[in-house]
Amino acid sequence: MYEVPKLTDFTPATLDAAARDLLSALDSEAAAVTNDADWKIFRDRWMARKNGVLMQLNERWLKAAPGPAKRDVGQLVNELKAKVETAVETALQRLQGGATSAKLASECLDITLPGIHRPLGVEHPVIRTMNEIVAAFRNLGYSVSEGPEIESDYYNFESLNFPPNHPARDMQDTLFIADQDRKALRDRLLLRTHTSPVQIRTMEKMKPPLRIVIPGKVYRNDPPDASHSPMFHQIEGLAVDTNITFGDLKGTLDHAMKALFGSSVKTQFRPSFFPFTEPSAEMMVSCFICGGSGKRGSEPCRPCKTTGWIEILGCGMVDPNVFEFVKHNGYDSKKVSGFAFGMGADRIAILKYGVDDIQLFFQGDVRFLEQFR
Ligand code: 2NL
Repeated sequence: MYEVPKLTDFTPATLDAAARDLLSALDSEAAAVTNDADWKIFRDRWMARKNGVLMQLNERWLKAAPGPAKRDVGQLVNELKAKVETAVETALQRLQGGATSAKLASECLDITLPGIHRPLGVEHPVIRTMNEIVAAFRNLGYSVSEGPEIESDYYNFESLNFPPNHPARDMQDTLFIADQDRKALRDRLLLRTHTSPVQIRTMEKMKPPLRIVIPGKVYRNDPPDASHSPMFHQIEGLAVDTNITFGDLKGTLDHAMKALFGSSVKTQFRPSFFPFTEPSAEMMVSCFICGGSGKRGSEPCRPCKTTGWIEILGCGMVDPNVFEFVKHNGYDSKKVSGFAFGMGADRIAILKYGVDDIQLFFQGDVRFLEQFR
C-alpha cells in the first residue's frame, strides 16, 4: 500500500521520481475499484481531511521543503491534488457507467423478433343469429328494447293474460327466486320464462305507435338434453298502431324470413294458441335445407322431418286483455291493435348451422366455437 515518503532532498529529479511513484500507485488503486464500497475506501484514502494522501503531501513535502524549494514543491503538490481528484471522480463515473450499461442490457428489446400471435375471437353463433334477426327488423324501422332477467310474477305472467292456474305458471317450468312466500303473488320474483315482460315494460314507457324487437336470455326448469337448456335465447317482436291487421303480421314476418333465410323461402301460417294473442298462429318456413322437397338426394331430409316445412316462430294479434294492463298509457284496444311474435334464437341457430345438440352452444369448447370463424 502506497505511503507518502519523507524526502531527503528537494531537487527536481527527486521530486519528479516521487511524483511518478505516487501517480502509478494512484492508477493501480483506481483500477482496483470495482464497487461503491471500494470507491469510498479509495476516496477516503486519498482525500480524507484526516491523514489522506493529499494531507500527507502537505505535511511531508510542502511543509518540509526548505524556503527556496517551496514554490516548485507547492506547484507540484497542486498538480498532484488535481490528478487525485480527477482519478477519484473518474473511478466513480466508471462504476455508474457500468451500472447504466447493465440496466440497458437487461432492458434491451429486440424489435426485430416476430410478435406474439393473439387469436381473435368470433361472435358466438347464437348471438350472431340474434344480431341477424335484430338487423332484419331494424331495417323495417323497429327499435331494440331490453329488460331484467329477474322478473316479478306480474310482468312475467299476470299482465300477459296467464289465467291463475295456467300450466305455464307451474313450479315445474318456472325457476322461482327462493323465500318469496311473504310477498303478494304479483310481487314474487322469478327468472323470466320469456322476453314478453319487456314488451309490457316498454308499452308502459312509450305510447303507441310502437315497433320493437327484444332479444335476450330466458329461463325454464327443463333438464338439459340435446334440444333443451334451462337457459336459452328468445327474440320477440311487437308492433302496435291504429289498424294493424293480421295481413300486416303475415307481410312483415314473410319479409323478415326472406331476409334471414334467402328470398326463395315461403311461409305458411297454422292456427295455434298463446295466452297473450288472439288469434294465434305458428309460422312455418319452407325448409331451407332441402328447398321444401323433404328429400336430400335419395335421403330423407332430417331438419324438416321430410315435410318440407320447419316451424320457426309463434305469433298472433295482441289479446285485448293484454292491452287492458297498459291502457293508461294510450293502449286502448278500441283505438289500437297490434301483432306480436316470438322465436327461439338457439333453435334457429341449430337449424342454420346444422348443430345437433343445443348443449354445444353453452359448453364453451373452443374446438366447437372456432368452426364459426
Ligand atoms: C313462441 C311464441 C310469442 C308473443 C310471443 C307477445 C307479447 C305481448 C303481447 C302479445 Cl306483450 N304477444 N308475444 C306472441 C306470440 C307468440 O312467442 O313460440 N315463442 C318462442
